[in-house]
Amino acid sequence: MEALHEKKLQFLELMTNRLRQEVIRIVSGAGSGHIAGPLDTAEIFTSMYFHVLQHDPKHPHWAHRDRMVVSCGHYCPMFYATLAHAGYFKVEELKTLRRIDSRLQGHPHRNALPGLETTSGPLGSGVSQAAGMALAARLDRKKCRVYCLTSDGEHQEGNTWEGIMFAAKHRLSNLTVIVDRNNIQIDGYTEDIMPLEPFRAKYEAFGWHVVEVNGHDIPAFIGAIAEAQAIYEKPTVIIAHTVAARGVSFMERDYLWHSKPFKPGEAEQALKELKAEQEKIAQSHEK
Ligand SMILES: Cc1ncc(C[n+]2csc(CCOP(=O)(O)OP(=O)(O)O)c2C)c(N)n1
Ligand SMILES: [Mg+2]
Repeated sequence: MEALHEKKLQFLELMTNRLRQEVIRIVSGAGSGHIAGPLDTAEIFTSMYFHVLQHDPKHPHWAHRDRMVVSCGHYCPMFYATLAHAGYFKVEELKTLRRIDSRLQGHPHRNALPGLETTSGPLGSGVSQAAGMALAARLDRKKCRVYCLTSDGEHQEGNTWEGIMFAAKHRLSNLTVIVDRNNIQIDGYTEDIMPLEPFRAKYEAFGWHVVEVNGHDIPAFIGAIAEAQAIYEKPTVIIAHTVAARGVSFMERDYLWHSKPFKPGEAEQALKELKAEQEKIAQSHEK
């Protein structure tokens, strides 16, 4: 992985802001869709697609590409926005989100769109799918790495822990799981619905290397990925602590923004805040 220079960091920070604005525009345009998780993973998606992954948007089936499995399919407004800006398809197409006959459905369909490794929406399958891909890559002697983005809510499902056990048994050091630890799920806070803590200790007990990081700190997140790449005897999980719906003050930390339609004026207000942040990012790198 190349070093993270100042200019590149500014590019990445501006990209997170652009993608957040895109999410607000396309979800409000569609009239429904998921908001909080997509907004709070802007730094994760940007770091992965614009710095970490070995991939080629013009050749999405390149055999030696790194695999990025997005297990939490409802995060697709951010996923689609990232893929479009990375060059997998035209940015124009984002406007079709959730329209009948669109390739951009409310949950991703692998055969419909380039850049998708799996079909997702039913939660809790991605870690197992990624573990299978990591084992297959090793058997095929491919140098590629497998990454899986999964939500905290998905850790309330048994299949996730089966994948975690399987990866530890096979010492899949080519697998990195990234957890969006935003503390919310569809109808409440994770610790009220079905507590996950002590979350780190659970992964450690299952034989994984664990890194905890502020999921909005791009250099720290990329540093965590570098650490995962250096661990050779076990799989790594990066627990990325995020603020649900990060970037829009009246949405942050409120589980109701998991998914709810915008009231008149709310999308405009959100975009106003994000544009102000865009200015700040641009200025902060001028000093
Ligand atoms: C197997 C399965 N069960 C239930 C759902 C319904 N569902 C959609 S999103 C969601 C919340 C899951 O929590 P998390 O992924 O942490 O969501 P966040 O609010 O952080 O976006 C649920 C239960 C689903 N998509 N799949
Ligand atoms: Mg969550």
